[in-house]
Amino acid sequence: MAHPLQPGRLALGTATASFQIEGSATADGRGPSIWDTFCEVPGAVRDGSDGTRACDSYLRWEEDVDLVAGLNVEWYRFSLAWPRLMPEGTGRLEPRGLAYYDRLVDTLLARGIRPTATLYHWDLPQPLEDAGGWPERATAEAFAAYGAAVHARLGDRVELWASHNEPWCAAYLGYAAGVHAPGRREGGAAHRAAHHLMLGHGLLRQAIGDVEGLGIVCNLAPVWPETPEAAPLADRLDAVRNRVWLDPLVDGAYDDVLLDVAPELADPTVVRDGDLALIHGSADWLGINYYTPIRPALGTGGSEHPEGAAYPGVGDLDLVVRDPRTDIGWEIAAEGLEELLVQVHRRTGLPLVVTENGAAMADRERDAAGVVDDQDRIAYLRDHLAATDAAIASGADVRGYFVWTLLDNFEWAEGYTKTFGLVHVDRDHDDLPRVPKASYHWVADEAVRRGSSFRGVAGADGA
Ligand code: IFM
Repeated sequence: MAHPLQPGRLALGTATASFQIEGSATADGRGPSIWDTFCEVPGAVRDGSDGTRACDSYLRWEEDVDLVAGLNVEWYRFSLAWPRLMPEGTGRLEPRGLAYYDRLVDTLLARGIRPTATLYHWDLPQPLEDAGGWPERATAEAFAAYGAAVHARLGDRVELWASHNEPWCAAYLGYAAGVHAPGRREGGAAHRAAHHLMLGHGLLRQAIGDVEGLGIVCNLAPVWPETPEAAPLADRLDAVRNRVWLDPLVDGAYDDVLLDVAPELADPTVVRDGDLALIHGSADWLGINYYTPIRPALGTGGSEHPEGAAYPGVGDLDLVVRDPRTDIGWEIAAEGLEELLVQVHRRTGLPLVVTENGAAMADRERDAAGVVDDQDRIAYLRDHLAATDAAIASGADVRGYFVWTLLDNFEWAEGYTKTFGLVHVDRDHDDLPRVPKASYHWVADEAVRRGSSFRGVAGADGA
Protein backbone atom coordinates (compact mmCIF):
# COMPACT_ATOMS: atom_id res chain seq x y z
CA MET A 1 0.00 0.00 0.00
CA ALA A 2 1.23 3.52 -0.77
CA HIS A 3 2.23 5.71 2.15
CA PRO A 4 -0.81 7.85 3.02
CA LEU A 5 1.37 10.95 2.97
CA GLN A 6 2.51 11.88 -0.50
CA PRO A 7 6.22 12.67 -0.82
CA GLY A 8 7.24 15.94 -2.41
CA ARG A 9 4.28 18.05 -1.38
CA LEU A 10 3.12 19.79 1.76
CA ALA A 11 -0.52 19.01 2.53
CA LEU A 12 -2.33 21.36 4.89
CA GLY A 13 -4.69 20.39 7.68
CA THR A 14 -6.04 21.41 11.03
CA ALA A 15 -6.07 19.56 14.35
CA THR A 16 -8.19 19.15 17.50
CA ALA A 17 -8.33 16.81 20.50
CA SER A 18 -11.28 15.00 22.06
CA PHE A 19 -11.21 16.35 25.61
CA GLN A 20 -10.64 19.90 24.39
CA ILE A 21 -13.69 20.09 22.13
CA GLU A 22 -16.18 17.27 22.64
CA GLY A 23 -17.91 17.92 25.97
CA SER A 24 -20.81 15.51 26.69
CA ALA A 25 -18.65 14.03 29.40
CA THR A 26 -21.17 11.43 30.56
CA ALA A 27 -23.10 10.85 27.33
CA ASP A 28 -23.52 7.46 25.68
CA GLY A 29 -21.63 5.48 28.28
CA ARG A 30 -18.44 7.59 28.37
CA GLY A 31 -16.45 6.87 31.51
CA PRO A 32 -14.42 9.36 33.55
CA SER A 33 -10.91 10.30 32.48
CA ILE A 34 -8.00 11.64 34.51
CA TRP A 35 -8.77 15.11 33.16
CA ASP A 36 -12.36 15.01 34.46
CA THR A 37 -10.92 14.18 37.87
CA PHE A 38 -8.07 16.71 37.72
CA CYS A 39 -10.45 19.55 36.80
CA GLU A 40 -12.22 19.02 40.13
CA VAL A 41 -9.06 19.76 42.11
CA PRO A 42 -9.29 23.35 43.40
CA GLY A 43 -6.70 25.54 41.66
CA ALA A 44 -5.70 22.91 39.09
CA VAL A 45 -7.30 24.80 36.18
CA ARG A 46 -6.73 28.56 36.02
CA ASP A 47 -10.38 29.60 35.58
CA GLY A 48 -11.83 26.70 37.54
CA SER A 49 -13.43 25.36 34.37
CA ASP A 50 -13.62 21.83 33.00
CA GLY A 51 -14.40 19.84 29.85
CA THR A 52 -18.01 19.02 30.68
CA ARG A 53 -19.18 21.04 27.66
CA ALA A 54 -15.92 22.17 26.05
CA CYS A 55 -17.10 23.20 22.55
CA ASP A 56 -20.04 20.78 22.48
CA SER A 57 -18.46 19.16 19.46
CA TYR A 58 -19.91 15.77 20.42
CA LEU A 59 -23.28 17.34 19.59
CA ARG A 60 -22.19 19.86 16.95
CA TRP A 61 -19.69 17.79 15.01
CA GLU A 62 -21.45 18.31 11.66
CA GLU A 63 -21.10 22.07 11.98
CA ASP A 64 -17.44 21.56 12.85
CA VAL A 65 -16.90 19.37 9.79
CA ASP A 66 -18.43 22.20 7.73
CA LEU A 67 -15.85 24.53 9.27
CA VAL A 68 -13.01 22.18 8.30
CA ALA A 69 -14.38 21.93 4.77
CA GLY A 70 -14.48 25.72 4.53
CA LEU A 71 -10.73 25.81 5.24
CA ASN A 72 -9.96 24.03 1.94
CA VAL A 73 -7.44 21.84 3.75
CA GLU A 74 -6.85 18.18 2.93
CA TRP A 75 -6.52 16.71 6.43
CA TYR A 76 -8.44 16.83 9.70
CA ARG A 77 -6.52 15.51 12.68
CA PHE A 78 -8.69 14.58 15.68
CA SER A 79 -8.22 12.34 18.68
CA LEU A 80 -10.27 9.38 19.86
CA ALA A 81 -11.49 9.49 23.45
CA TRP A 82 -10.37 6.25 25.11
CA PRO A 83 -13.00 6.69 27.91
CA ARG A 84 -15.73 7.00 25.25
CA LEU A 85 -14.60 3.91 23.36
CA MET A 86 -13.57 1.72 26.30
CA PRO A 87 -15.04 3.30 29.42
CA GLU A 88 -13.26 0.98 31.86
CA GLY A 89 -9.97 1.33 29.98
CA THR A 90 -9.94 -2.38 29.13
CA GLY A 91 -12.42 -4.91 27.85
CA ARG A 92 -15.50 -4.12 25.83
CA LEU A 93 -15.80 -1.43 23.16
CA GLU A 94 -18.71 0.94 23.77
CA PRO A 95 -20.80 0.82 20.55
CA ARG A 96 -22.26 4.29 21.04
CA GLY A 97 -18.79 5.84 21.33
CA LEU A 98 -17.67 3.96 18.25
CA ALA A 99 -20.76 5.11 16.35
CA TYR A 100 -19.77 8.74 17.00
CA TYR A 101 -16.36 8.32 15.40
CA ASP A 102 -17.82 6.16 12.60
CA ARG A 103 -20.14 9.00 11.65
CA LEU A 104 -17.37 11.57 11.94
CA VAL A 105 -15.00 9.58 9.72
CA ASP A 106 -17.65 8.77 7.13
CA THR A 107 -18.76 12.38 6.96
CA LEU A 108 -15.21 13.67 6.59
CA LEU A 109 -14.57 11.24 3.75
CA ALA A 110 -17.86 12.13 2.08
CA ARG A 111 -16.82 15.78 2.24
CA GLY A 112 -13.44 15.00 0.62
CA ILE A 113 -11.42 15.53 3.85
CA ARG A 114 -8.82 12.94 4.89
CA PRO A 115 -9.15 11.90 8.54
CA THR A 116 -6.12 11.22 10.75
CA ALA A 117 -6.74 9.83 14.21
CA THR A 118 -4.67 10.04 17.39
CA LEU A 119 -5.38 7.28 19.89
CA TYR A 120 -4.15 9.01 23.03
CA HIS A 121 -4.33 12.75 23.61
CA TRP A 122 -4.14 12.65 27.42
CA ASP A 123 -7.63 11.45 28.41
CA LEU A 124 -6.61 8.28 30.26
CA PRO A 125 -9.60 6.32 31.62
CA GLN A 126 -9.67 6.98 35.38
CA PRO A 127 -9.79 3.26 36.31
CA LEU A 128 -6.34 2.83 34.73
CA GLU A 129 -4.91 5.69 36.80
CA ASP A 130 -6.52 4.18 39.89
CA ALA A 131 -4.46 1.09 39.12
CA GLY A 132 -1.25 3.18 38.91
CA GLY A 133 -1.45 4.91 35.51
CA TRP A 134 1.39 5.23 32.99
CA PRO A 135 4.15 4.46 35.51
CA GLU A 136 2.76 0.89 35.44
CA ARG A 137 3.44 -1.53 32.59
CA ALA A 138 -0.19 -2.71 32.57
CA THR A 139 -1.24 0.70 31.18
CA ALA A 140 0.97 0.17 28.11
CA GLU A 141 -0.61 -3.24 27.58
CA ALA A 142 -4.11 -1.79 27.99
CA PHE A 143 -3.27 0.97 25.51
CA ALA A 144 -2.16 -1.48 22.85
CA ALA A 145 -5.32 -3.58 23.30
CA TYR A 146 -7.52 -0.47 23.06
CA GLY A 147 -5.62 0.85 20.04
CA ALA A 148 -5.75 -2.45 18.18
CA ALA A 149 -9.49 -2.86 18.84
CA VAL A 150 -10.24 0.63 17.52
CA HIS A 151 -7.86 0.30 14.58
CA ALA A 152 -9.69 -2.89 13.60
CA ARG A 153 -12.95 -0.91 13.39
CA LEU A 154 -11.80 2.33 11.76
CA GLY A 155 -8.60 1.30 9.96
CA ASP A 156 -10.47 0.54 6.74
CA ARG A 157 -11.19 4.27 6.39
CA VAL A 158 -8.56 6.10 8.46
CA GLU A 159 -5.21 5.68 6.74
CA LEU A 160 -3.01 7.77 9.00
CA TRP A 161 -2.77 6.94 12.71
CA ALA A 162 -0.82 8.32 15.63
CA SER A 163 -0.43 6.34 18.84
CA HIS A 164 0.33 9.19 21.24
CA ASN A 165 0.16 12.94 21.24
CA GLU A 166 3.07 14.62 23.06
CA PRO A 167 4.16 11.81 25.39
CA TRP A 168 6.47 14.34 27.09
CA CYS A 169 3.43 16.19 28.44
CA ALA A 170 1.67 12.97 29.46
CA ALA A 171 4.74 11.75 31.36
CA TYR A 172 6.46 14.86 32.67
CA LEU A 173 3.72 17.49 33.08
CA GLY A 174 1.40 14.80 34.44
CA TYR A 175 3.68 12.80 36.74
CA ALA A 176 6.67 15.08 37.51
CA ALA A 177 5.54 18.73 37.46
CA GLY A 178 1.97 17.80 38.37
CA VAL A 179 0.50 20.67 36.36
CA HIS A 180 -1.45 18.32 34.10
CA ALA A 181 -3.58 15.31 35.03
CA PRO A 182 -3.15 13.22 37.06
CA GLY A 183 -1.24 15.91 38.99
CA ARG A 184 1.45 13.70 40.54
CA ARG A 185 4.89 15.04 41.49
CA GLU A 186 7.14 12.00 41.32
CA GLY A 187 10.16 12.31 39.02
CA GLY A 188 10.92 8.59 38.97
CA ALA A 189 7.33 7.74 38.10
CA ALA A 190 7.52 10.19 35.19
CA HIS A 191 10.55 8.40 33.72
CA ARG A 192 8.77 5.07 34.04
CA ALA A 193 5.71 6.63 32.38
CA ALA A 194 7.90 7.79 29.48
CA HIS A 195 9.08 4.24 28.83
CA HIS A 196 5.59 2.80 29.11
CA LEU A 197 4.21 5.35 26.65
CA MET A 198 6.83 4.24 24.12
CA LEU A 199 6.24 0.60 25.01
CA GLY A 200 2.51 1.12 24.38
CA HIS A 201 3.39 2.39 20.92
CA GLY A 202 5.62 -0.64 20.26
CA LEU A 203 3.01 -3.09 21.54
CA LEU A 204 0.40 -1.44 19.34
CA ARG A 205 2.64 -1.91 16.32
CA GLN A 206 3.07 -5.56 17.25
CA ALA A 207 -0.72 -5.96 17.61
CA ILE A 208 -1.72 -4.34 14.31
CA GLY A 209 1.15 -5.76 12.28
CA ASP A 210 2.89 -4.24 9.34
CA VAL A 211 0.12 -1.98 8.00
CA GLU A 212 1.47 1.31 6.72
CA GLY A 213 0.46 4.56 8.40
CA LEU A 214 1.24 4.27 12.13
CA GLY A 215 3.20 7.14 13.62
CA ILE A 216 3.68 9.00 16.87
CA VAL A 217 3.38 12.73 17.59
CA CYS A 218 6.01 14.37 19.81
CA ASN A 219 6.39 17.96 20.97
CA LEU A 220 10.06 18.15 20.19
CA ALA A 221 11.89 21.40 20.79
CA PRO A 222 15.23 22.86 19.81
CA VAL A 223 17.28 23.33 22.97
CA TRP A 224 19.43 26.47 22.88
CA PRO A 225 21.74 26.94 25.91
CA GLU A 226 21.71 30.54 27.12
CA THR A 227 25.45 30.48 27.85
CA PRO A 228 28.34 28.16 26.90
CA GLU A 229 28.44 27.00 30.55
CA ALA A 230 24.84 25.76 30.21
CA ALA A 231 25.69 23.44 27.29
CA PRO A 232 26.05 20.22 29.39
CA LEU A 233 22.77 21.03 31.14
CA ALA A 234 21.14 21.61 27.75
CA ASP A 235 22.38 18.21 26.60
CA ARG A 236 20.76 16.55 29.63
CA LEU A 237 17.55 18.47 29.01
CA ASP A 238 17.58 17.52 25.31
CA ALA A 239 17.90 13.86 26.38
CA VAL A 240 14.70 13.90 28.41
CA ARG A 241 12.74 16.23 26.12
CA ASN A 242 13.67 14.90 22.67
CA ARG A 243 15.97 11.87 22.62
CA VAL A 244 13.88 9.77 25.01
CA TRP A 245 11.32 9.41 22.18
CA LEU A 246 13.54 9.42 19.10
CA ASP A 247 16.39 7.15 20.25
CA PRO A 248 14.31 4.04 20.95
CA LEU A 249 12.51 4.51 17.62
CA VAL A 250 15.69 5.02 15.61
CA ASP A 251 18.37 3.08 17.56
CA GLY A 252 16.34 0.80 19.82
CA ALA A 253 18.29 2.23 22.79
CA TYR A 254 18.40 4.95 25.43
CA ASP A 255 21.72 6.86 25.47
CA ASP A 256 24.13 7.16 28.41
CA VAL A 257 23.29 10.77 29.21
CA LEU A 258 19.61 9.88 29.41
CA LEU A 259 20.32 6.87 31.62
CA ASP A 260 22.19 9.19 33.98
CA VAL A 261 19.27 11.65 34.05
CA ALA A 262 16.69 8.84 34.34
CA PRO A 263 18.19 5.80 36.14
CA GLU A 264 14.75 4.15 36.00
CA LEU A 265 15.44 3.56 32.30
CA ALA A 266 18.45 1.43 33.23
CA ASP A 267 16.34 -0.72 35.56
CA PRO A 268 15.73 -4.11 33.89
CA THR A 269 12.45 -4.53 35.77
CA VAL A 270 11.18 -1.37 34.01
CA VAL A 271 12.85 -1.67 30.60
CA ARG A 272 12.55 -5.40 30.09
CA ASP A 273 14.39 -7.54 27.59
CA GLY A 274 12.85 -7.06 24.18
CA ASP A 275 11.07 -3.76 24.95
CA LEU A 276 13.46 -1.60 22.97
CA ALA A 277 13.54 -4.03 20.06
CA LEU A 278 9.76 -3.76 19.89
CA ILE A 279 9.89 0.04 19.71
CA HIS A 280 12.81 0.13 17.25
CA GLY A 281 11.58 0.96 13.74
CA SER A 282 7.92 0.87 14.77
CA ALA A 283 6.87 4.23 13.25
CA ASP A 284 6.11 4.89 9.59
CA TRP A 285 6.03 8.62 10.12
CA LEU A 286 6.70 11.16 12.81
CA GLY A 287 4.50 14.05 13.87
CA ILE A 288 6.19 17.12 15.29
CA ASN A 289 4.25 19.65 17.34
CA TYR A 290 6.24 22.86 17.45
CA TYR A 291 5.51 26.04 19.35
CA THR A 292 8.70 27.42 20.90
CA PRO A 293 12.38 26.73 21.62
CA ILE A 294 13.81 25.97 25.08
CA ARG A 295 16.66 28.12 26.47
CA PRO A 296 18.18 26.51 29.56
CA ALA A 297 20.46 28.51 31.84
CA LEU A 298 22.33 27.46 34.95
CA GLY A 299 19.91 27.55 37.85
CA THR A 300 20.03 30.01 40.69
CA GLY A 301 17.36 28.45 42.83
CA GLY A 302 19.04 25.62 44.71
CA SER A 303 19.12 21.99 43.70
CA GLU A 304 15.62 21.77 42.22
CA HIS A 305 14.42 25.04 40.73
CA PRO A 306 10.62 25.05 40.24
CA GLU A 307 10.96 25.51 36.46
CA GLY A 308 13.00 22.35 36.36
CA ALA A 309 10.23 20.22 37.88
CA ALA A 310 9.19 19.08 34.43
CA TYR A 311 12.76 17.88 33.78
CA PRO A 312 13.52 15.63 36.76
CA GLY A 313 17.13 14.58 37.12
CA VAL A 314 18.45 17.18 34.67
CA GLY A 315 19.91 19.46 37.36
CA ASP A 316 19.47 22.96 38.67
CA LEU A 317 18.19 25.00 35.75
CA ASP A 318 16.34 28.15 34.80
CA LEU A 319 14.40 28.46 31.58
CA VAL A 320 14.83 31.79 29.83
CA VAL A 321 12.01 33.08 27.63
CA ARG A 322 12.82 35.86 25.20
CA ASP A 323 10.45 38.26 23.45
CA PRO A 324 8.31 38.34 21.39
CA ARG A 325 5.84 36.00 23.07
CA THR A 326 2.34 34.78 22.44
CA ASP A 327 -0.48 35.30 24.94
CA ILE A 328 0.43 32.05 26.72
CA GLY A 329 3.96 33.38 27.28
CA TRP A 330 5.80 31.24 24.72
CA GLU A 331 8.63 32.82 22.73
CA ILE A 332 7.91 33.17 19.01
CA ALA A 333 10.86 31.80 16.99
CA ALA A 334 9.95 30.37 13.59
CA GLU A 335 13.61 29.59 12.89
CA GLY A 336 13.36 26.93 15.61
CA LEU A 337 10.89 25.00 13.46
CA GLU A 338 13.20 25.05 10.44
CA GLU A 339 16.15 23.86 12.53
CA LEU A 340 14.10 21.13 14.19
CA LEU A 341 12.70 19.75 10.94
CA VAL A 342 16.11 19.58 9.29
CA GLN A 343 17.73 17.94 12.34
CA VAL A 344 14.94 15.41 12.91
CA HIS A 345 14.94 14.52 9.23
CA ARG A 346 18.68 13.81 9.39
CA ARG A 347 18.27 11.87 12.63
CA THR A 348 15.27 9.71 11.72
CA GLY A 349 14.86 9.65 7.92
CA LEU A 350 11.12 9.36 8.57
CA PRO A 351 8.43 11.27 6.66
CA LEU A 352 7.59 14.23 8.90
CA VAL A 353 4.37 16.10 9.52
CA VAL A 354 4.07 19.31 11.51
CA THR A 355 1.05 17.92 13.33
CA GLU A 356 0.53 21.07 15.40
CA ASN A 357 1.65 24.65 15.08
CA GLY A 358 -0.26 27.73 16.10
CA ALA A 359 -0.51 30.55 18.58
CA ALA A 360 -2.55 31.67 21.56
CA MET A 361 -3.37 35.32 20.97
CA ALA A 362 -5.42 37.72 23.09
CA ASP A 363 -8.24 37.88 20.59
CA ARG A 364 -11.42 37.27 22.50
CA GLU A 365 -13.13 40.47 21.29
CA ARG A 366 -14.90 41.00 18.00
CA ASP A 367 -14.63 44.41 16.34
CA ALA A 368 -17.63 46.60 15.38
CA ALA A 369 -18.09 44.55 12.22
CA GLY A 370 -18.20 41.34 14.28
CA VAL A 371 -14.75 40.21 13.06
CA VAL A 372 -11.88 38.81 15.15
CA ASP A 373 -9.06 40.43 13.21
CA ASP A 374 -6.16 38.28 14.40
CA GLN A 375 -3.36 39.64 12.24
CA ASP A 376 -0.83 38.52 14.88
CA ARG A 377 -1.88 34.87 14.41
CA ILE A 378 -1.73 35.25 10.63
CA ALA A 379 1.85 36.57 10.93
CA TYR A 380 2.77 33.63 13.18
CA LEU A 381 1.32 31.07 10.77
CA ARG A 382 2.86 32.76 7.72
CA ASP A 383 6.33 32.77 9.32
CA HIS A 384 6.11 29.15 10.46
CA LEU A 385 4.86 27.95 7.08
CA ALA A 386 7.79 29.80 5.51
CA ALA A 387 10.12 28.05 7.99
CA THR A 388 8.62 24.71 6.94
CA ASP A 389 9.18 25.58 3.28
CA ALA A 390 12.78 26.48 4.09
CA ALA A 391 13.34 23.14 5.83
CA ILE A 392 11.95 21.33 2.78
CA ALA A 393 14.28 23.37 0.56
CA SER A 394 17.15 22.11 2.75
CA GLY A 395 16.11 18.51 2.11
CA ALA A 396 13.76 17.71 5.01
CA ASP A 397 11.00 15.27 4.00
CA VAL A 398 8.04 17.23 5.43
CA ARG A 399 4.69 16.14 4.01
CA GLY A 400 2.13 17.98 6.08
CA TYR A 401 1.49 21.10 8.14
CA PHE A 402 -1.56 21.14 10.43
CA VAL A 403 -2.70 24.28 12.22
CA TRP A 404 -3.45 24.06 15.92
CA THR A 405 -6.36 24.50 16.18
CA LEU A 406 -9.79 24.67 14.56
CA LEU A 407 -11.73 26.05 17.56
CA ASP A 408 -10.99 28.07 20.67
CA ASN A 409 -11.23 25.28 23.21
CA PHE A 410 -10.35 23.90 26.65
CA GLU A 411 -6.65 24.70 26.92
CA TRP A 412 -5.86 22.25 29.75
CA ALA A 413 -4.56 23.95 32.91
CA GLU A 414 -5.31 27.34 31.32
CA GLY A 415 -9.01 26.48 31.00
CA TYR A 416 -10.73 28.73 28.47
CA THR A 417 -8.40 31.69 29.11
CA LYS A 418 -6.04 31.04 26.17
CA THR A 419 -7.33 30.89 22.63
CA PHE A 420 -5.49 29.13 19.79
CA GLY A 421 -8.46 28.74 17.42
CA LEU A 422 -8.96 29.77 13.81
CA VAL A 423 -12.58 29.97 14.90
CA HIS A 424 -13.77 32.00 17.89
CA VAL A 425 -16.22 30.15 20.13
CA ASP A 426 -18.40 32.69 21.86
CA ARG A 427 -18.71 31.42 25.41
CA ASP A 428 -20.93 34.36 26.38
CA HIS A 429 -23.78 32.67 24.54
CA ASP A 430 -25.20 29.40 25.72
CA ASP A 431 -25.29 27.87 22.24
CA LEU A 432 -21.53 28.50 21.79
CA PRO A 433 -21.70 30.17 18.34
CA ARG A 434 -18.66 29.69 16.11
CA VAL A 435 -17.23 32.79 14.41
CA PRO A 436 -14.37 32.26 11.92
CA LYS A 437 -11.50 34.69 12.55
CA ALA A 438 -9.46 36.52 9.92
CA SER A 439 -6.84 33.74 10.26
CA TYR A 440 -9.45 31.15 9.21
CA HIS A 441 -9.96 32.96 5.92
CA TRP A 442 -6.20 33.40 5.52
CA VAL A 443 -5.62 29.64 5.89
CA ALA A 444 -8.46 28.90 3.45
CA ASP A 445 -6.80 31.17 0.86
CA GLU A 446 -3.34 29.79 1.56
CA ALA A 447 -4.55 26.22 1.03
CA VAL A 448 -5.88 27.16 -2.41
CA ARG A 449 -2.73 29.12 -3.24
CA ARG A 450 -0.66 26.05 -2.39
CA GLY A 451 -2.71 23.83 -4.70
CA SER A 452 -4.68 21.92 -2.05
CA SER A 453 -6.11 18.73 -3.48
CA PHE A 454 -9.25 19.35 -1.41
CA ARG A 455 -12.20 19.46 -3.74
CA GLY A 456 -14.79 20.85 -1.37
CA VAL A 457 -17.57 18.28 -1.58
CA ALA A 458 -20.73 20.13 -0.49
CA GLY A 459 -22.62 19.06 2.63
CA ALA A 460 -26.33 18.19 2.60
CA ASP A 461 -27.19 21.87 3.08
CA GLY A 462 -24.85 22.92 0.29
CA ALA A 463 -22.25 24.27 2.78
O1 IFM B 1 -3.73 22.58 23.28
C1 IFM B 1 -2.50 21.91 23.21
C2 IFM B 1 -2.66 20.56 22.57
O2 IFM B 1 -3.59 19.77 23.23
C3 IFM B 1 -1.34 19.83 22.59
N1 IFM B 1 -0.30 20.65 22.03
C4 IFM B 1 -0.16 21.99 22.51
C5 IFM B 1 -1.49 22.70 22.44
C6 IFM B 1 -1.34 24.14 22.97
O3 IFM B 1 -0.95 24.12 24.29
